[in-house]
Amino acid sequence: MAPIGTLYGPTANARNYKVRIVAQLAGVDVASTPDFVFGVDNQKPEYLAKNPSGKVPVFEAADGSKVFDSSAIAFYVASKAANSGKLLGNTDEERAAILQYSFFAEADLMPAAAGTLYPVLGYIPLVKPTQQAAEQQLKRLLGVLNNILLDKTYLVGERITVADIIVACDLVGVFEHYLTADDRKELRNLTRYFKTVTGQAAFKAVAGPAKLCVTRTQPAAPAKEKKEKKEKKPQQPAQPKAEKKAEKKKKDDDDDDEDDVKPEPKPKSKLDTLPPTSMPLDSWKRFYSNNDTKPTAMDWLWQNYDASGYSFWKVEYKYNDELTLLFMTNNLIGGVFNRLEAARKYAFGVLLALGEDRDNMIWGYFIVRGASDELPEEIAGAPDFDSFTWTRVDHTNPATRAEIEDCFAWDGPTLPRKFADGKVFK
Ligand SMILES: N[C@@H](CCC(=O)N[C@@H](CS)C(=O)NCC(=O)O)C(=O)O
Repeated sequence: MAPIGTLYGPTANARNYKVRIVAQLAGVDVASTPDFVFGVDNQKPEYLAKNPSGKVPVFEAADGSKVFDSSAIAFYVASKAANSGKLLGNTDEERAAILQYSFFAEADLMPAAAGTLYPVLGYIPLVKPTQQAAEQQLKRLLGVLNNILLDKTYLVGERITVADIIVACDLVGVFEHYLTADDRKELRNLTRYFKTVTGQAAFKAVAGPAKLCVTRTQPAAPAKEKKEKKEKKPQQPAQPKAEKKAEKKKKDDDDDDEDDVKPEPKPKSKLDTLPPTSMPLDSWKRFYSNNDTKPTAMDWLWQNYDASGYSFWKVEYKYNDELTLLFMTNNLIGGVFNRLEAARKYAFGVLLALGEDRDNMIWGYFIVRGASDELPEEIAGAPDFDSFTWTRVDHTNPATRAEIEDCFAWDGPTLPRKFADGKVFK
């Protein structure tokens, strides 16, 4: 059987599984690209000619027609089955229900699962409140599915459809990294359903046996912690045994095990010696996180701002012309924030990715402890400092104030370009 086309993208990926499982169920052959290198091959002109967004996967049919988006590809592939109604529904109602669950999976479930798991798996930086909000949403949606599945084997009708493959593929990571045995007991119907769908020969042939989480995957240690750990146990060249023994004895004698060594006391930041402020930064951060930015949080800020204890800074990236895809720009912001860790106690800021793919910029504002015209070492000494222009601004100037408000709210007429994404340093 000649392949009906080729699915381009990394093969070990749930979106890729989705299409190939449907192909198996449909009894059609789809060629794939096992050597595909994500981040490299999907940036090549020949790939972008098939899918201009550079996202994976994309499908190119034998006749040259192209389809992007894994669910759309799955529908296309299913339509080539001898009896496509089995996978795509036989009635208007079934077809609508299959679409309903497919959109639910992609527009609701997947973003919640990604928001919960990606920061934990280290794909994107961990921003606790954002991750926790995603987790709440995920729990809610899993509960909704669990209830729907109370008296159903499959989501639509009595047989497996494309909807089941899409939903189950989106749940692969959730079952592997998140839902423990206790959670699975609580989500009994959903678990039974997941096992039924992933237990199908077609599913196992493509994705292998489903993995069920034993211990919930925890976030990787923040960069700073990792660094400290590394510094604590420096790599030593191999030592002769006798020397090692002697050393161990000395160590035992000293009763001074490595783990008990007290770290050097941290040098105090100059900022800790400033006169106390009437606006603890944590209060602002909390207020900002828990309230609408405009007008509630901004009103609070203008009422409580301590101009003798803080300064406002406009922050602009110097190399906007080198930025490409917006998601990469936003990841760059995340990396910069990670490397600004030393300033976390003394600064709050928002950096936005504005514009569109291949034509975007990074722009934002920071509140920094200290009212001096010079930035503290925690910021000026950060690795990315030279890639940005930091300009001290007068927050009492109405135009500046409006920009700060729009920036912190990620929305408003003074943003220099169309809002796309952003991150909060807090
Ligand atoms: N809805 C799309 C989403 C595709 C997608 O976001 N793929 C990710 C990899 S799993 C990607 O290509 N990310 C890179 C990018 O966003 O440029 C689909 O299902 O195909």
